[in-house]
This record gives sequence, C-alpha cells and structure tokens, in this order.
Amino acid sequence: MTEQTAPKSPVTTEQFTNEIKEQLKYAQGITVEQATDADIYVAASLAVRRHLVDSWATTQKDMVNGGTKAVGYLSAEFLMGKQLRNALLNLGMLAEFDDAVKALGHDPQLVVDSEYEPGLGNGGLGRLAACFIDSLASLGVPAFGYGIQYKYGIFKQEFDAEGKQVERPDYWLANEEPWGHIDYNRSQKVNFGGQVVEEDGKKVWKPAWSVRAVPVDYMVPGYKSGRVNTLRLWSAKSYDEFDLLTFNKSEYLDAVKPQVEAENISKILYPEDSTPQGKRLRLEQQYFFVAASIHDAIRVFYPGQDKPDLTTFPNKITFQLNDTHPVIGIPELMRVLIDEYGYDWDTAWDITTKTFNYTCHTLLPEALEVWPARLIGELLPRHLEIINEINDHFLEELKGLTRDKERINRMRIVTEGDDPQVRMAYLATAGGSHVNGVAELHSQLLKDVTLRDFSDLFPKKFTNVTNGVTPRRFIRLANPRLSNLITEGLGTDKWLSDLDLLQGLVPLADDPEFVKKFAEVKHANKVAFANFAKDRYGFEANPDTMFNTMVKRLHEYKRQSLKILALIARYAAIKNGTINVDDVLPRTVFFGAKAAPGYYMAKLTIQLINNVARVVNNDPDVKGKLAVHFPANYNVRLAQHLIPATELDEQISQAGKEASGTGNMKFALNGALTVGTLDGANVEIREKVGADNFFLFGMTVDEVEDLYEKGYDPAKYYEADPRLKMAIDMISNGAFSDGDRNTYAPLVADWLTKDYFMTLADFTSYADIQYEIEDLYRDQDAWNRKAILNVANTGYFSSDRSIEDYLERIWHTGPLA
Ligand code: GPU
Repeated sequence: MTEQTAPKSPVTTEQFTNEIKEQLKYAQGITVEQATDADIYVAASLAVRRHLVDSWATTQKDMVNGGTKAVGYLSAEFLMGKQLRNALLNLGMLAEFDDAVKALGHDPQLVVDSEYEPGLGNGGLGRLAACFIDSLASLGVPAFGYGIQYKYGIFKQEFDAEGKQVERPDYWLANEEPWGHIDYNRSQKVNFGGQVVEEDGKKVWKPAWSVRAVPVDYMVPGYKSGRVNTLRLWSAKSYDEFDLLTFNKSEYLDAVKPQVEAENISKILYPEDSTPQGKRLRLEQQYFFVAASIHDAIRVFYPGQDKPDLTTFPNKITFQLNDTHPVIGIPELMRVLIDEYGYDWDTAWDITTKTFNYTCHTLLPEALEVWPARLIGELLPRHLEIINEINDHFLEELKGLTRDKERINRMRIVTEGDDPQVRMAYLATAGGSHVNGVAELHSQLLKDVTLRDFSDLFPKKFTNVTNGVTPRRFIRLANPRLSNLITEGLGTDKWLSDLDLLQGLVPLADDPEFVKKFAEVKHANKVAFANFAKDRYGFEANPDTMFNTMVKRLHEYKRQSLKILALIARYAAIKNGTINVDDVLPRTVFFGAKAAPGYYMAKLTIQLINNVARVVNNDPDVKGKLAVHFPANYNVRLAQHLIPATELDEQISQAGKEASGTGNMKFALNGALTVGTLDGANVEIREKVGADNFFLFGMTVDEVEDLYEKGYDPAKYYEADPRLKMAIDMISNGAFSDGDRNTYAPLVADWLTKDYFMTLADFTSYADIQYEIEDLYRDQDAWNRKAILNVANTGYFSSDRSIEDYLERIWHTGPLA
C-alpha cells in the first residue's frame, strides 16, 4: 500500500461532466454535439477555474489582513507552459477530467493539446519565474507575479528548405484564452515623456502622454497548500480610444493612431536572451509594467487610503527584481514616495532599499543592461533626475567607505562623459537590500569578478540562491510513469511537495527489480516520444538507440558548436573506417534551440545542425548508428515530452559562462545522465549525484582564465586533434552545403581565429569522454543504476527549496497562517 496524499477532487466525474456542459451552454453558446476539442478545452478550463476562485479570494483576503509580508516577483518574462493539466493536478482532478471528457465523446489528450502554449518568455529566466510562482503558491506564501501580457509571445520557429531559421509571429491571443481575467476596473495610469517643472519649490513631472495599464489576472494554484496566488500581467490600452477631433476631419487612420501607439507597448516580447536590446520600446515596456505594479501594490495593501503610511510598505511586500529588466522600479518607487506622497529623500530611500532585492542571471558583461541617460531623460525625465541624485548620494556614501578614487569611479551608477550611461545592475545593487546569483559558482564569480567592487564594500548584501524547478510540472505531469514508480518505490507520493524524499530511492539503485522497472519506464518514455515525434514532426526515432539531447537557447557560450563538431567527427570516423561500424553505439541526437533573430552566428549554427541532420540521416553508411533530429520551435511542451525520454543530457557551456542552467536539473530529475563542464549548477548537481555518476570534461574557470591570459590560439587545437581537423575540414569542403565552400565560412573562420568560448580547446576532452559514455551505456544495468542515483540525489533542485532559501536569506517572510 502506498500512502496517497495528493489532493482529492472536489467533484465526481458526473458533476464535472455537467459543469463542462454548463460552460458550453451558458458561456459559449454551444451544444455538446457541436463542441470541438477546442470548445471542450475552453469549457473545461472555465469549469476548473471556478473551483479555484474561493481559495483565490481567501488567499487575497488573508494576504491583505493577515500581516504576512507578500512577495512581488517582478519579471519581464513568465514562461508558463500550458495551464489546464497543471490546474487539474493541483485540484486533484486529473482522473475526473479524463473521464468527463471521454463521457462527452472526446479524447482527453486532444482536448489538452488544443491549449495554445503562452510563450511569454525566452528561456531559462522566464521559465524560472514560472517555477517560482508555482512554488510560492505551493508553500502557501502570499505572492504576486507581476509582468506583461504580451500580445505576441516568443516567435514560432520554422526551418526553410535550406535549414535556416524562419521566425513567425506567435499570435497566441488569437485563440480563446480562458485563464486570464481582464479587469478593466483596476487599471493603472502610466505616464511618459514631457518635462519636470518647479512649482512652489517642488519638482513636478508634466508628462506628455499616458498609457492605460489593464491587469490580466491568472490564478496560480498551489499544490496541496489550499492557496491560490495571482499572476498579474499588464496589458497596454489607449486612453484616447478614438480621437474624435481628428475623426471629424475624416482622417480615419490618424484617429486611431494614439491607440495603436499605446498598445504597441505590450505588443511583443523581445526575443533576445542574455543580450539586452537597448531599444526605446523595451524601456517603455519595463517602466510600463513596473510602474503599474508598484501602484497596484499600494492600492492592494492600503485599500481606500488617501494618505497611507508607506513607511510600512516594506513590511507589506518585498519586490524581487528578476534580472535588471524591472530595475527602473527603484527610481519609480522613490518618485512615488517623494512626489506623490511627500516623503523626504532619506525616508524614501530607506523604504525603497528595504523593499527591493535583485537577482542577477548572467556573467556575460555584455548582458548587463545599460541605458543611455539621454533616452531615460526623454521618456522619464523625473526618473533621470532621481537616478542622478541616487548616483550622487551613492558616491558620497562610497567616499565614507574607501579612499580608492578609482574604485569609486568604477562604481558610478551613471557614467561620466558626453553620453552618460545608466548601469542598471549597479542601480539595482545600490538600491536594494540583497543581490543574489543563481548557483554557487555564479554567486561566487559575481562577488569575485562582475560586482567585485560592490561585494568588497557591501559584503553582506551578497548571497546565493541556487535555482530549482517545479517537480509538479517537470516530473509528475511530464513523466507520469516515473512518478508512479517513484511513489511505488518510496511507498508515498509525498515527494511531490518534499523532493528531498527522493533520497529514499538510493538503496533501490541496487535492487535489480527496481532497476528493471526503471529501465522499462525509460524505454516506454522513449517509445512515447518516438510516436509523438512521428506524429508532430514526421521523423522516425528508434527507441532502441541511445537518446542524447541538447535543448536550450542557441548561444555561442552554450556551445552547440562543440556538440555538432563532435558529432561530425564521429560521422566522419564511421565513414572513413577509423572506427568499425560494428563498434559504434547507436545514438539518436536531438537538438532544440531558438536563436535571437538578429544573432547571425547562432542562426548559422542552426543551419549547420539542420544540414548535418539532413546528410547524416540520408547516408546509408551510418544508418542505424547515428541519427540527428532538430524539431523546430522548442518550447515548454516539447520539453515535457523530450526530457523524460532522454538518457544523456548535454550541459557543455564554457566554464564560467552559464549562470546556472535549469534544464540540467530537469534532466537529472528525470533520470538522464549529464555530460557537462564545471559550470553553473552543473557543479552542484555533480556534487549531489557523485562524481561517478556525472560525465565531467573540459576546462575549469581558472583554466579558462589562464588560457585567455596566455593568449588563446584556436588553430593550434585544430592542428593537434585529427578528429577536430577532419570535422572542420568537412564543413569547409561543403559536405553540409552541397559542395558550397562559402556557406559556413564565417563559422569556420571564427573557430579558427577567435573562438571566444574556446570550443576547440575543449574538443579533445569532449570527444574522449564519449568512449566512457558508450562503454557505460553498453552495460545497461550499470547505466540505469547511475540514472536512478541521479533521480534520488537531485531533490535539492526543487524550486520549493529555492523559494525556502529566498524566504530565509532575502525575503524574511513565510506562509500565510
Ligand atoms: N538567463 Br541574463 C536567461 O534565460 N535570459 C537572460 O536574459 C539572462 C539569463 C538564464 C541564464 O542564462 C541561465 O543560466 C539561468 O539558469 C536562467 O537565466 C535562470 O536563472
């Protein structure tokens, strides 16, 4: 008997069937006979939503009245994934849903599939925000996620006949969207432009234009906590729906112009990842959602009060800045406190610094946002004044802490010169209580390198919170077979809200019966993925080969090029007989990656991967030994299918460049082994699972630094390893471009002359470790034992644990009573 602690459904199948029928009839005006899968999806979602409403209302009430400080997670991205099954899981209604939908004559899978995935994020940063709000709700901590309801999410990726990435708009709101509730009665006014004037010795901002921020609320149900939090995404609307004056002059198009311009603010998610855009519209977006959120929090926590005592604000809510995108919130809160509520500078600064905390998600210096002061001045003139004043006060404070003038100068929030720049990471560090990195190594490097001066003078501000992922979506929903086996092995399903319990599986790694079952689960997942891939993408993947996956944004530092070079080397070796075909371990390699539309090298890498896949998959010489697939448009849904089927995961960034990674955690928790560098959270994963159960290769951070210092010459590595030479030469000779030698010339030239991320220097150790990997894989029992130990020892990487660390180290709050 296993202990079942999962939530119990509030309804019977029959009741739920009737609720769906009611929604169809009254909300949609559709008969059961007329209903399509998509109609059933909408009806079921609306019905499910009704079961959350009471808890949502009590959670809000308890939050405002209860005196427990809330968390406001300010993030330009929330990459939520599909909502329906997640809500069903948290309500304990998965089975009732399946049965009700069947009773109505539909296939539950098709109904669930008709939900269109909201892609309101780029990658790791946005998905982390989604995991965090899930965990906050599951821990019963009162919280708001605050962001933007982009009309167009991350682009839909397609590949053209040449294998190049083509971006298509993702107009997700063209479909009925039952989860978001638009609340016109709680809109906020957000101002832009104009100038600052003095009136009675006071600074007064006279803005030139305003946008109406309308909240769209998503319920965030906790697992087993009985709490439902709010994700409040702002949508931009115009105040001048229709300019009558212009219209009367019958200039119809001009009449709607202000509306079009205002609504542009929330029109599109910037598809940049780890590379800031520096565009005016982007700054408008940032200010838009942050200003609306701050005013919203004041409205929520001081209802109906004209003159609230905002010195208590930091006891009501703590704002976490998810990277630098919301940092304009610091001068905004200062402005609100001083200009709107009449506080003096010092009081306002005290409130502000107590309210904000900043999470940094990168080590790439070029990824830290910097805004031209001139642009801020045009859009937000009062904020620029305040930022300059913050800078002045800060420099004064520094003079009291150090005599090192150069250091003080390096730490300027606003740089000097004709075209001063505002460094948002510095503003965040100065204007908040805590700064955290997202993995041990990353936080250490932040202190030692990126924010060294700050950590020297304000050591107490700096801390680490290692990232995590939600086990509800990424184990229970994505991998029901493994979930059942874990519950069976542990004798309880409690691990879903206490992931450290996975430790109990350690002894089972030596139980042949359990190992066999684990192997069966993995194989069944591979078969299921092969079917899904055949159906969705039209390719055949052989489940009797090793499934080896690299999924993440396409970026040079992540080094998809290392993987593709090693793969080409392997292909070449089979073809020219360097390795005997019979000795080759059959492998199927999966890639998934979007490149920022303006990132030339990344897009060329995508083209190369697609063409390697084309050549390899059509070559009879390697048939059954090597296959490469690159399903387009990697997203949360594809992750949920592919991760559980993967046996070998690639985390091969240059050491010191990946802040954390979160895919690495999802794979380990789903029983894949990792081949990886000592980078980001790989370091901690390896510590937890044990060095024997992790394939480590490549240079360390220190070795990378030394090599940069010595002078790195990639051509030397090309000459030194014949496998690498062979792979690069094949590309140069047009093997993957129908004989054309120019197609990939820019990639090859970069590798041989620059190779900033040292792909070539790590090639040999990466190619060598493949033998170790394959030897182990040949002993399936030994492999599965290690895979089980990965599952058993990675409970630490639950986002519940991350949130507990934030509560203890940064937020100093907890669950509602
Ligand atoms: N990350 Br900066 C993004 O996804 N986008 C960004 O713009 C920046 C960072 C990622 C990091 O690259 C990744 O290592 C980390 O796991 C993730 O944020 C969440 O912290």
